[in-house]
Amino acid sequence: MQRIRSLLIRGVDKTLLVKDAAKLMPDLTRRRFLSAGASFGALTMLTGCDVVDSGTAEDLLKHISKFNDAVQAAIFNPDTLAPTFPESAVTKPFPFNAYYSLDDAPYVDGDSYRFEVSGLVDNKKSWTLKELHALPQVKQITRHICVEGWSAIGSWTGTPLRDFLKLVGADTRAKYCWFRCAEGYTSPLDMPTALHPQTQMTFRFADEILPRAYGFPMKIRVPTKLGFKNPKYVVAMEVTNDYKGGYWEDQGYNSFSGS
Ligand SMILES: Nc1nc2c(c(=O)[nH]1)N[C@H]1C(S)=C(S)[C@@H](COP(=O)(O)O)O[C@H]1N2
Ligand SMILES: [Mo]
Repeated sequence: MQRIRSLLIRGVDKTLLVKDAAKLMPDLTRRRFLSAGASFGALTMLTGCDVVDSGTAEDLLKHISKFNDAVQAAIFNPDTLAPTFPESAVTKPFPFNAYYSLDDAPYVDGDSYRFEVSGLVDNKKSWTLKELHALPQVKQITRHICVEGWSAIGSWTGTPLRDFLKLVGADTRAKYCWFRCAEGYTSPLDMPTALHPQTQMTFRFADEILPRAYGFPMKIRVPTKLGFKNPKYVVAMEVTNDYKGGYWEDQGYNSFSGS
């Protein structure tokens, strides 16, 4: 985390940058941005700007004046689609990130893997990887944005989470799908986002079985949310009305994120 944080624009006060940016926004966007917490992460997402590459605060602010309504709507409106990209736009190599280094990333054994489903669902059966892989899958190429100030475009293939929720008879009036990962990472996802058509149980990256770095055997890909709302190495999902917290959420990151 430290390693990447140091890549943020040097010598720029993030709070001031966010304030300056808000001033440049069209009215409706500004209101949404402010009501969602006016965070640096939301700013990055709104601009679609890779802060690592942009280098200067001016560059970032320049993007603000080119606001794309479709981009900002996707963040704040659960019915709007996140932008998609052509294969040629995929970032190579795609970055690894976690709260530890790649060497410490979990090794999950695909043969003994079971995806546990619990809480407000009709069918609490656990799923083998073979069963999961047999589900209908779609590919999408979208931008992943980390709150630490980098973004990258990736190609993810898997089953829309909303199809899976329907299959297991989830109570979609519940507030959250709460995910637990092999190494203990957790993250709650609000139900409107869980039901978003682009929210995906992901099994492949760039047409290959999801590598260990990106969350083998399964991650939840949420292109309308920041990177930390995209859990990797997912081993369990609970459908619940209880807010159970999450690894970064517990450290003060807004659970909506979006912002
Ligand atoms: N299990 C688990 N999932 C996680 C994390 C983690 O530390 N553990 N980090 C999150 C963060 S902050 C980011 S930016 C993305 C990085 O995903 P990537 O390695 O595919 O780029 O994973 C997210 N999901
Ligand atoms: Mo992140």
